[in-house]
Amino acid sequence: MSPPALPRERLRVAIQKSGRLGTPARDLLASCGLTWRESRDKLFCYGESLPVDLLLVRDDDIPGLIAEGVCDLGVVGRNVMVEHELERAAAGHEAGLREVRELGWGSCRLDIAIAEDEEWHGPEQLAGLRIATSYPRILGSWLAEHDVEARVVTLSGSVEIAPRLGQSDVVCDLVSSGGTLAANQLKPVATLLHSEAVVAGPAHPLDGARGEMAELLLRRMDGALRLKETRLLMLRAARDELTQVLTQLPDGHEPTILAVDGHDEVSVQMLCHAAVSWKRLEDLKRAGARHLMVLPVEGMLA
Ligand code: PRT
Ligand code: ZN
Repeated sequence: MSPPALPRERLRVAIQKSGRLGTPARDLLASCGLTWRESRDKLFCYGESLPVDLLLVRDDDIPGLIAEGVCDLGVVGRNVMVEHELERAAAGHEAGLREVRELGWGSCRLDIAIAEDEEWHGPEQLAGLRIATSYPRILGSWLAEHDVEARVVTLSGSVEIAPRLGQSDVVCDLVSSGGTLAANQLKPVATLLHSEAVVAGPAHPLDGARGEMAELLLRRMDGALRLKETRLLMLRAARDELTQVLTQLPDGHEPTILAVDGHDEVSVQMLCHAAVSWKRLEDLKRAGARHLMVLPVEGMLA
């Protein structure tokens, strides 16, 4: 008889090996201070700076790995996670996963798309049609919600060419720019799900050493995500124009105003959102601001 397996102490995070979410997921984890040593087959990365290892897999495998407890967290598209959860529910299992963070990138929609030259009157128009998709559960529950009976044709890829190949009448596929649909003479008419990359975790929160490590990692992730959205705005203004300049500052933290030695002017610094516009900078300049600078923030500890 083999001895019982020792409880796992190190945290294991699943990310996409390649594909759209792999590199940004790795960059995010690296910005949390993680460093790794890669295995020769490049499927496993041993965490050096923290006891956090990475498993590099296909995105479709990530929800199952977490639900089964093989991994503790994963970075995956909400679309993949929701499909997996609906699949579990249909098989009579309780929830396996929970969305722990939304990451603000990898955004797309799961849309119904019909032929460009057809008119759209609503979901009931789909009754009796064949709909090609890689997300049969999400589509199935949307159809049920709208009380529409249609035939779901499940394909693992190349969904958008299914109507041209005679495999389906319409499609239900992921859309970001819309270019792929347009190239296939299709147009989006209804959205079933708004998706983006998320951190998924087990339905029941982790405890013990792994729970603490997961909390630490998520806290660092929150900090890293906030930094990405933060800029330091710096400018100078003559004292008698300061009031006017202050009215033009973007929303953000309270500004710090410093005297400039030997000059009748002040230096103003403030943290603001990364989306500070050119128009805002031009308005500030018109109000009297000079030496305007918008800088990235590398680290922040309040
Ligand atoms: O190999 P592996 O199985 O791991 O990867 P994959 O090929 O299954 O997935 P991948 O890497 O293509 O996508 C991973 C995740 O990225 C998806 O699950 C979504 O959450 C997210 N994402 C964001 C997208 C898109 N945008 C996207 N545009 N996933 C796919 N697409 C495809 C879509 O299916 C269609 O073919 O891109 C085409 C449409 O793009 P537009 O810009 O022309 O509209
Ligand atoms: Zn996949």
